Parts: sequence; structure tokens; C-alpha cells
Amino acid sequence: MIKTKLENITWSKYNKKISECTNSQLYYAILELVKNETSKKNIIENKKKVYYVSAEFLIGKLLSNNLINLGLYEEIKKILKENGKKLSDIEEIEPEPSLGNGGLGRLASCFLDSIASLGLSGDGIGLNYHFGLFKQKFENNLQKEYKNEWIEDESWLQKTETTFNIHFGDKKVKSRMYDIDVIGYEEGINKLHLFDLETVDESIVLDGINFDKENIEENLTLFLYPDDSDEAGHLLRIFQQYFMVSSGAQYILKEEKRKGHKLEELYKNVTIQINDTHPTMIIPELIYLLMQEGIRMKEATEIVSKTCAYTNHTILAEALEKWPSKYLYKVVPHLMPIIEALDMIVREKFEDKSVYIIDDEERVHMAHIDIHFGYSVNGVAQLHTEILKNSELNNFYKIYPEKFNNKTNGITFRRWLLHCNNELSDYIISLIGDEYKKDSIKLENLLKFIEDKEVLYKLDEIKSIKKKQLKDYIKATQNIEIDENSIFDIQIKRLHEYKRQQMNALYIVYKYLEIKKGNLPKNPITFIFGAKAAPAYIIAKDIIHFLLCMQELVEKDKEVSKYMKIVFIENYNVSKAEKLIPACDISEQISLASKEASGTGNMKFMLNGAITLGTLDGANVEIAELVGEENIYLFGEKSEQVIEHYAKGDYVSRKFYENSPLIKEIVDFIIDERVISLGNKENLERLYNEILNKDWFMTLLDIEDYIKTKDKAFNDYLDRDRWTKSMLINIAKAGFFSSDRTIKEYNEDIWKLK
Ligand code: 26V
Repeated sequence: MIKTKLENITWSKYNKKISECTNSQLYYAILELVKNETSKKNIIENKKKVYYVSAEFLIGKLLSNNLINLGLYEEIKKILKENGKKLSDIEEIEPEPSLGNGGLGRLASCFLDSIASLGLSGDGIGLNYHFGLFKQKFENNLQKEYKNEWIEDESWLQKTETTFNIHFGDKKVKSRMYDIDVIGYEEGINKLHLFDLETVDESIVLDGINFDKENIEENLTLFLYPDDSDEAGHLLRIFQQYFMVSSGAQYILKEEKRKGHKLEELYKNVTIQINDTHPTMIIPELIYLLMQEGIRMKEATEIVSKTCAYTNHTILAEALEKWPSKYLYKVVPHLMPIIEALDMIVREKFEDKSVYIIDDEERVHMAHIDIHFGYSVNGVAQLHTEILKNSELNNFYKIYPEKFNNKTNGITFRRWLLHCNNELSDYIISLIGDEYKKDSIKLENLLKFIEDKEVLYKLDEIKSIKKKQLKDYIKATQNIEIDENSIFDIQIKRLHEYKRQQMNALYIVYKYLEIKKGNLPKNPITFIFGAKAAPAYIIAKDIIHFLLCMQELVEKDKEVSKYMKIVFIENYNVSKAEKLIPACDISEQISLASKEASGTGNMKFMLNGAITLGTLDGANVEIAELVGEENIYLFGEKSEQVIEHYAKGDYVSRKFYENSPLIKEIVDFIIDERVISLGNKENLERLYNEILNKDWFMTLLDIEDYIKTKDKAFNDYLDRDRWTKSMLINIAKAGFFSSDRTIKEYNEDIWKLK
């Protein structure tokens, strides 16, 4: 059946048989096939519908995932094989949309997959960025940014007839809705609605990612989070956010009217999940739109407050949005009276200034709008939610304890196991059957094989296969030769000081110097990184620079490179993560305790049999509880102590440097002639000074414990029996982190869709 359909498509499109098509032609042919099959699916309908509004949806490539969810993956693979083709080669043709920075956007995509797969009615609302996040290239050991094209004539995007007028004061633009089908696993479909500026003009981008930031009528949906280091950048972000939420709010109300629902009962039929503060303006916008429909402000505010729920994804002050009210007056003058009225309501009720919406400096605290005028506030891991309740948002928790709840993040196993590690998922099925695909906790049944040598051996063998595949990929794409028998130690995530890639770099310096001194590791090690740094984030770019210099230094030193290698993966993205994660032995999750809200990479690695090396931060805490302290490598100060250091302001990195000859030696190496000769003195000195004089994320506080613990992990790796048991336990306990579990909790506690 499917074979005939595919043959018909290749024949009518290209006048060719399947075996005669190029990989590119086959990609477009299968794309068409998937779209045809999807169009026969029902739209999921429940009593109530959730709209997940998010400035980011890091969807990744969709071909294989859609095939899996349609139940066509194996069949297509077989048909292609019969014709001398490989699905994995065809996957390479698909351009990857990078509509997100990292965890927050990827989470939104995992959630859409789970919402549909659980048969829940829920659509995503976001923006159709033409170039997404920049494409990263390395030149002279520095990160350079380029535009990242992904939209083609034939793609997953479907242009719709739905358009809206968006008013920015007296400026008016038109938005158009584009849809991407979200196919549930053996279920119906939902939609991801991405709004685009009708008058957008790709040609205004000059070199790299530079463009006129003030030309809103043409630039609004070109890039994700453009450089916001200046006023024009900030304003552009507010324009983008309002464009998204006004389009979304108009669409939601239009849908409600179409269904014959009363807008007074909006909260009975609709719930809106606000993903971080970026979509916050949907609250005043909905109030505004309801008032236009003749509903009075007081009632409109009540309706909206019962409709909107907010998820917090960070406690980092610099990431909690506070817009100067003069910016909001410029972009959304009609919303400011509503925001001021909401602030008045708060001021009348509460004396505590810290909960006001508009502060003394005339800044609008977006999260405060969400908390006062939404019905739920959730954090994304147990520890994170406790920190919100007890410190960051304590003043709000005292007012509204009933609104606060935790929803520990999750990942979709369809992408992060079935697709990226078919070898492992098939093997798991041979051991415990396939129930775990729909009921992830069933992975615990693997525990009965804990003493089974053959099973442990086989797990090791699958890991080796995935390592070999990664080795070949790195050779083909970056022309770097790595040893598949080395330990693969991987840190892949956005580059940020709190995630402490610089600490990993300092370990590498330590190991380099050890090897130079003749203390050779018993097993060679490959240190792998993948990370983009925000274009205006100077220190983050300096860390990349330092790592690239170290990569070159080691590569050129034949004496050292037998024992260790560094590979910085260029332009890290979702499809690269899918290749890296299954090949990993040691998963680096080393954020400064209290700073990583949850992390989701940690879950993906665990599910694929990597052992975590990490601090007690975010969801690492829950991983440790599940696997037990013997099956995770923990180090570093706990969050309570870190929070205390910040409160007292008593952390002085220079003291650590002066009191430890080891720390001094490795930190000094950043500006050693051997490194400077490969890079830029200015960048390296800046990084050195930052660590020595500021070290805001306390690298030196934990570095010695990190070195000790990491050395222990490398040593334990040699005991294959013990290590593979640990792998098995990690895989078996990963079921909790399925996003199906997370979404069930959202639905039971917050959304109540059916
Ligand atoms: C954004 C920015 C942007 C400006 C520069 C500083 C900065 C620092 C942090 C952030 C994070 C924004 C929110 C975010 O992406 N949070 C991530 O959400 C994930 C999904 O819940 C979670 O797993 C990660 O721990 C959390 O960092």
C-alpha cells in the first residue's frame, strides 16, 4: 500500500522509480506522502483546549518523527532499503528549523508531541522566524554568526488563509498564520500555529546577521532573539512578543466564536499556558479584546485570570523580563492603560512593593502580571519550584500558595529513544516488550536483568555501535579523527557561565598538564562540546575561544593527543544532539547548584545509558534520587550554601586561586604562551580576569571536587561490569522523565481538558 503510494508520488513528481531518485527527491516525495497520510487523521477534540504559547519551538527535523508517529517508520525504511537507499541519508536532506535557543524551546516541542500522543486537544502558538537562531561557524578559533535558512517551497509549513491586523500605536502590520501538523503517536493531530509578518523581507539582511533593527514592517519575523544589547534590539523583542500574542489571542477568540462558545465562558473551554514571560502580554491583550466585545474590564480581567497559567523557567535575574514602561508606550500604547490598571488593582490589595507590576523605576515586571493575573504558577523541577516558593518568588507564594505547583520537565521518548537510538529501543523491546512506549515506567522491568551478563554485554555493544557512528559523523563533517574506544565525555547545551563549560575547560587543562607530567590516563578520553553563545555575550564567546584553542593545542601535540582529544561540534542543534546523546558515556551536568531550573539534556543522556556527572541542581536531584548515589557522580556545593554565598556576598574567587597551587596552575594556563599563540590575547586575558576577579558562577568553588569526582568516574569506567550495570539502572529509571508523564500532570492539575 504505502509502497505503491510512494511509487506513485515519485513517478508523478519526477517521472522516476524509487530506486532512480536522488536522496533529495526521495525526501520531498516522502514529505508529500506524510502530508497526504496526515490529512486523513482527525483533529483531536476534547471538552477544553490548551494553547501553549511560546516564543520558541525547537522542533528539530520532522521527517522521521512524523513517520514514527504515523506508524510508517519501519515500512518506509524497508521500502528504501529494497531500493538501495537509506532513511538516515534522506534525513540529512531536511533543513533543520532552529526556532529556539535550547531547553525552553525543545521542551515546548516535546510537550506538543506528548499532548497529541495522549489524545489531548492542544495547539502551539509561536512565530515563524525565517532564519531562526543564527548558524554558528568557527573561524580563527572564534564563533561567527550567519543566518540560518530553513524555509523551502516544499516544507512542513502550510500557508493558511487566516490573517490578522496587528496595531502598534498608529503603525499597522498584517500577520498570517502558517501551520505545522503535530501528529500524535498512534493518535489524531493537533497544530502548531506559527505567525509570520506578511511584509517580511529577507533581503534586508546584510552580512552575517546584521539588519536594520528599526525596520519593523520588514524585519519582525526574520530572527529569533536578535541581539538585544541596545534599545532597538529591546524594542524589536517587544514588537515580536506583541505580534505573537496579539495574533494568538485574536485566533483563539475567533475559534471560540466559530465553535459557538460564549466569550464570558472562555475559561471553561480554553486554557492558555504561558511559556516563560515572553508571551505575558497575552493577558492585557485578551482583556483588551474582550473589552472590545463589550465585556467590562473587571469581568474581562476575571475571565482572563481564570484562563491563563504561567510556567517559570529560570531564576536568573537577568533573564526575568522587566521592560521600561516607555518602551511599552512606544510599541503597545493601547495596552499600557490596562497594565497600569492591573498595577492599581495590585497596589490596592497589597502593601509590599516587591509584588507591584510597575516598580519605582517605571519598569514593568512581566512575571508579576502572570502571577497576579493567572491561575497557576509552576516551576520545572522539584528543587526549582522549592527555590521559587522559598526565595525568588516567596513574596508571591505567601499571597497565593494555592497557585504554586511543580511540574518536573520531561522529554519525548519517540524522538529521544525510538528515533535517535533505534538499536537500543529495539533491544529493550526484545527484553521487556513494547509496553514502555506508551507507559514509560515499564522501563523498570529492565532491572530484572541487572545480573545478566549477556544483557550487560549487549548494552555495551550498542553503546559501541553508537560511538562508532558518531566517530564517522565527526570525521565526515569536521574532519577530526577520534578514538571510538576512548571515553566519550559530552557537554552540549547553550553556552552560559552558570552552566560552567569553563569548569570543564579547566579540567581539560589539568588533564593536559598531567599527561605532560607523565601521569597518563588509563583510558583515552574524548571531550566533546556543542554550544552556541548569544552574539552579544562576550565572556561566553571567550569560553568558546579558549576551548577551540585547547582543541588545536591538543590536536597538534602528538604526545598528548594519543590520550585525549577535544572536539567542539560546530553549529550544535537538535539533529546533532540526536547523534551525540546515544554515543555518550559521561553526561556533563555541572551547573552551579540552584541556577539550572531543570535541564532536559540530562534526561536524554540518562535514557540512552550515559552516567551523569553533575551537581545537585535542577532535575539532577531527581535523577540522583531515582538511580541512587552509586549510579551518578555528584560533586560541588549544594544549592542552600550557594544561595547563602550570594546572600552574604562572601565568595571571593581569588582566595581559591591563591590558596591552591593546583587551581593557580590551571587558571594561569588560560594566558600561557602555548594558548595565546593559537588565539587572541585580549579574549584570553579577559576570560582569565573574569575568573580571577569575578567568577560570578563560582567555578573555583567547585573545581577541586569536580576534578576528583571526574577522575573517579574515568577510573570506574574501566570496571565494565560495574559501569554497564549503572547504565542499565539509568535506562530503567528514566521512565519518570517521559514528557507524557509531565503532560498528564499538567492536564490533571492545571488544564483539565477532558
Ligand atoms: C535566558 C537568558 C537570555 C539572556 C541572557 C541570559 C539568559 C539566561 C538564562 C536564560 C534562560 C531563559 C529560560 C530558559 O531557557 N530556561 C531553561 O528552560 C528549560 C526548560 O524548562 C530548563 O530545562 C533549563 O534548565 C532552563 O535554563
